[in-house]
Amino acid sequence: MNAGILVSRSTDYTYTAGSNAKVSYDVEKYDPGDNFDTTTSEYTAPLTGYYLVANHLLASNHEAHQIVRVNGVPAAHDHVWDQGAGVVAEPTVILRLNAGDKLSVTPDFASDGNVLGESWGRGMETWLSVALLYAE
Ligand SMILES: [Ca+2]
Repeated sequence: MNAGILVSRSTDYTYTAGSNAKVSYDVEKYDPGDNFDTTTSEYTAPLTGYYLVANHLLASNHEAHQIVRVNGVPAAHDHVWDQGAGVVAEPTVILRLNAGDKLSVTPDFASDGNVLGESWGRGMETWLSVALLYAE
């Protein structure tokens, strides 16, 4: 069962505060089981079980808050505040997902800002990785 993915964002884009729009990942570096859909920016769990979810959100804001959602419902949060320009939020969690559950990430910025892609250079980018630890 190919359940693992690694997807990323190739370019910067503007996130409108309060829109609840999902992080838009447009590059599939690894998705052998086709569990991620770049059109909807959702990961679909192929099996019921425990999954390791890690991501990295680069933002131009002074404050980055992001929410990992399962079927649209918040499942994990991460929040960073920095006085400098450009912050990173990166939760790593283990979540139990049912087969068919949809996982996504939404920024929750206090004000409009950019989600940063590879264009920032030096190998830094916004990415999402999901791995199946074990199926029930
Ligand atoms: Ca895919």
